[in-house]
Amino acid sequence: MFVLNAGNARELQFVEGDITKIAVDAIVNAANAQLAGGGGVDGAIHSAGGPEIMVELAAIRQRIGTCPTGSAVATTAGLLPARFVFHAVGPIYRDGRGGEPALLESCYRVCLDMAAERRLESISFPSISTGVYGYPLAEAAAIAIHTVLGWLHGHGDSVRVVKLVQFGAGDHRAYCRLARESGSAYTGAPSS
Ligand code: AR6
Repeated sequence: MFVLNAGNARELQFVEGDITKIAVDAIVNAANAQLAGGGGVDGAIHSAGGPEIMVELAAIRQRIGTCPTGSAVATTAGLLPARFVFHAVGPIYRDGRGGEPALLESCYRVCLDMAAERRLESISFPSISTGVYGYPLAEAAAIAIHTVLGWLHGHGDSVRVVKLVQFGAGDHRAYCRLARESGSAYTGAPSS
């Protein structure tokens, strides 16, 4: 694990592993606008969390239809080691000129706001949009790190620990490399 100290006893952690096994208050899912489940981290969350999460999503779908890209909806977490799952809809990457960066940034901000509204202390994110949705990893990682650090510095909220979770050593190395660079602008030397 690699940790950036974001000031005021807040931490941005970089963790390699399966997000469904890491205990936090809220786990963010990389969902689709239909909130219909799928493969990747979405499939892993539904299979580890059990059917209750999909039952709640069906009720939300009835109410709102689809979830706009860049936004998120909350359910409880079923059997997962968390209180909530925030189902965020990342952008499908085309060429980066169709508003993808702003939409990806919005996913992180909206979920952090949702955590703060619920007075949560910890939240974990997968690398949204970088699987099936094709977002180049380094670009997406830079947006994730910049957005979370900026949000932590701008908010005096309950959120103390943000975990960016990478599935695989290559992705983890890429995130940590960028964290060392972008983190210095906010925090000076990383704590490990
Ligand atoms: N824990 C942490 N990260 C994971 C896990 C896991 N268990 N499994 C995969 N990843 P993706 P997207 C990583 O494709 O690109 C779904 O079908 C994975 O290595 O899950 O936003 C949805 O229903 C990658 O780095 O999400 C949507 O239709 C990252 O999670 C669509 O895919 C995101 O990959 C969303 O595509």
